[in-house]
Amino acid sequence: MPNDVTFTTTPLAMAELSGEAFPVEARVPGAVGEGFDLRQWYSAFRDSLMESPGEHHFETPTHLTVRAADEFQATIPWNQLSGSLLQYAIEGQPLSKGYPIRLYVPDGTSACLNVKSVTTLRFIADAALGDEAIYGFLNEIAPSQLSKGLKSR
Ligand SMILES: Nc1nc2c(c(=O)[nH]1)N[C@H]1C(S)=C(S)[C@@H](COP(=O)(O)O)O[C@H]1N2
Ligand SMILES: [Mo]
Repeated sequence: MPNDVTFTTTPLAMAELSGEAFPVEARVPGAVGEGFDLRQWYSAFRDSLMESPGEHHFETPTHLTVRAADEFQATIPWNQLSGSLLQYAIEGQPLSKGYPIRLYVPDGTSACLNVKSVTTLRFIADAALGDEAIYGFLNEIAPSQLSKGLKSR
């Protein structure tokens, strides 16, 4: 996705654009609800943009960064996302836990990557971000930074 372009959409519109919804349980044993494939959605989204006026350049992403309503954030290498899905409904109703949408990463290195209440998906082409998924709260302050901040005051 071009670096400086943002789009707003809804869980249902994303599910429709992806072209195929399925039970989350098909990929995450024991999980509930309906989902669609993240990378399949991304392909359809990219194709729909290519058809729209204007110049769009797409590099294959190297990473996805997902940001949640509670400022939890994960950055995940693209190759860990091959089986990943976005849960958008449970029995046709909006999510009560994880609303508006929840990421599941069955091939990821950690269950911590199953980010709830995703509000932003950022598709990034930057190999320098490395091969390891990272996650945590944005407002966490490293002890080293905290002591620096205290000293400067
Ligand atoms: N928005 C958000 N998503 C999150 C977290 C969080 O704190 N906030 N925790 C993660 C971690 S560390 C784990 S282990 C799983 C826990 O998922 P569960 O609530 O379904 O057990 O959610 C992940 N997704
Ligand atoms: Mo976790």
